[in-house]
Amino acid sequence: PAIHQAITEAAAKYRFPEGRVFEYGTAGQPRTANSDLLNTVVFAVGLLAGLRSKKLNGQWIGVMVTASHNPAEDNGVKLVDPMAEWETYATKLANAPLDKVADVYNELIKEIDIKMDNPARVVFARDTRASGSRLVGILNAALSATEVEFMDFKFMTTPQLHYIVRCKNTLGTPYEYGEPTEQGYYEKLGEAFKKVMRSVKVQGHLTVDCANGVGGPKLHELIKYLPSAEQGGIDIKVVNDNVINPDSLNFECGADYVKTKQRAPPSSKAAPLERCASLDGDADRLVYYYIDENNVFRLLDGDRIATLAASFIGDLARNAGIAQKLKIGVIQTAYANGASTDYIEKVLKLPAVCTKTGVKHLHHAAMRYDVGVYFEANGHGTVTFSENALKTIKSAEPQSPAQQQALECLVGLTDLINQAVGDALSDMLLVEAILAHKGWTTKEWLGTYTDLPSRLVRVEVADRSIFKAVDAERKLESPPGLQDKIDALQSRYNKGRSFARASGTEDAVRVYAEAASRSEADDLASRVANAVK
Ligand code: NG1
Ligand code: ZN
Repeated sequence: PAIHQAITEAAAKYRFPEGRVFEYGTAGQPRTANSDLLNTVVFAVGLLAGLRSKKLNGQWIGVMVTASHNPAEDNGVKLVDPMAEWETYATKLANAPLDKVADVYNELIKEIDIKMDNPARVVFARDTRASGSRLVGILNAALSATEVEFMDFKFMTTPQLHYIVRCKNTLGTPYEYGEPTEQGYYEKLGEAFKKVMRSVKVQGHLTVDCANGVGGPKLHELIKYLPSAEQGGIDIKVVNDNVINPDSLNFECGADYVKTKQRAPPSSKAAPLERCASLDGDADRLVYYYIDENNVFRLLDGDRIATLAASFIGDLARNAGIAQKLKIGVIQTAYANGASTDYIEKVLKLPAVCTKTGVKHLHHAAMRYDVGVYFEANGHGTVTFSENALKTIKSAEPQSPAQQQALECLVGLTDLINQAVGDALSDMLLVEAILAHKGWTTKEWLGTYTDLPSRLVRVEVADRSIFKAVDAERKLESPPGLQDKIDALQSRYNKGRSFARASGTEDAVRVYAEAASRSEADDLASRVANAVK
C-alpha cells in the first residue's frame, strides 16, 4: 500500500501521452527525447527493473539511458538483461494511464508471481545526451517509490554498464567477471591486451572517431591503461570526441554514418591507407575503414570483424592443439554480405548461422557454440565462450612452446573480449591485436574476400505491420504473393539476393539487395522496393 501510494504520487508529475501507444521494437527505444511518451516509458522501465530484480532474487539489473546512433535530440532506455516476455510487461506498464500505473504494477506482481520480500537492486547509467539527466531523474523517482536499492553510474558506454552488471552478479561465484567499477573495466581490458600482445607489435597508428559521444572520454581513459606505442601498444588518435556541444553527437560522424553513407566522416583528415575506426553514440558498434591508393573509401564492417575474429580464434585453437574440443560458430543476420557467409563456410570451414535482426537473437544463437562469434553488419557484436571452452582453454597442457603461446593468447582473448555484449572499445582492441598477430594492414584484411555490391533502402509504407517475416527474416509470408515476386526478381540477377522486412526501430520497411555488380544490386533493390510499396 505504501508503494502503491508512492508510485501514484511520483507518476502524477508526468503527463500521459495522448493518443500514442508504446510498442517494444528491435531495441525497445521510443525515440524523441522530449516527448511525454519517453517520460512515462522511463518511469515504467524503472518500475519494471525493480520487479525483475526481485524475481531474480535480488540480482542486479541494469538500465541504460541512450539512443545509441540516433540524433542528439532522441533518447531511449533499455534493460540490460532483456527477456521477450518482459517486453510485454513493459508495454503494459508504459501504456497505463498515470493514475493507474500503481494498479498495473500490482497486477504484474501477481501475474509474474513476485515475492515482494525479495531485495531489488538496479544500476543505471546514461550516454551524453542533454535529456539524459532528466530521464535519469525519472528512473530515480520510480526506483525510490518502489524502495529499490540502486547505484547511479553517471556517464558510461552501454557495454561498460553491461560489464558492471555481469561483475556484480558473478561476485563471489566461480565465474567472477571482474571488479564492478569503471576502473576495473579498464584494468581488465588493459591487462588482457598486454597478455594477447606479448610477442607482437601494432603497426602504424589508428584514428578513432568517437561520434562525439560517451565513447570519447571513455577511450581517453582506456588509453591510460594500454601499453604505449613504444611498448608495442597502439598509437591512437582520438577524433570527434566533443561531448560539450550536445548537437554534435552522431552528426556526420560515427559508425552508423560511416556504414550507411559508405564514406568517412567529412571532418576526417586521415591520409590514404591510414587505419580508421568509428564508434557509435553509446560505443557498442564499431566499424573500420580506410581510403585506398585511388582515393576510394573501403569499409571493414561487422562482417569483416566477425570473419577476422573467427579465423584468428580458429588458428589459435589449432595451434594450441585443442581445435577438436572447441566448436566454433559464426552467427550473422540476413544483412551480412553473402561473400562473408561464403568465406566463413568455404574458406574458414566454419558453420555460419543466420538469425533474426537484433543482438539478443544473435547472442542467444552464439551461446550454442563453445566459441560463438556474432556480429551484425553494422558493427555490433562480440564473441562468447562457453563454460566448456573456458575450462578447455584454461586446463589444456601445452606440448610445445608454440602450443603454450597459443593457449596464453586464447586466455588473454577470453578476458579482452566483453562477453556480456558487443563492445566497440573491446572489439577495437581485439581487431588491433589480431592485425598485429597476422602482420596485416587493413588492405590485407580487406583482401580476404570481395564483398558483393549491396544496397539497403528504406521504404515508407502505410502499415508496416502487414509485413510478416519468417526464416530468420529472409522471407515474407505476408502480404500474400509478395515473396513470390521477390523470388522472381532476384533470380534474374547474377548472385542476386534480396529480402524485405519491417524495421523494428523505425516506421518503415527495409529492403536489402546484393548482386554480382553494383548496377545489378541497385536495380534489384529498387525493383523490390517498388514491389513493396
Ligand atoms: P531495424 O530497424 O529493426 O532494422 C536496426 C538495425 C539492427 C539493430 C537495431 C537496433 C539494420 C539493418 N538494422 O534494426 O541491426 O542494430 O537497429 O539498433 O542495421
Ligand atoms: Zn549503440
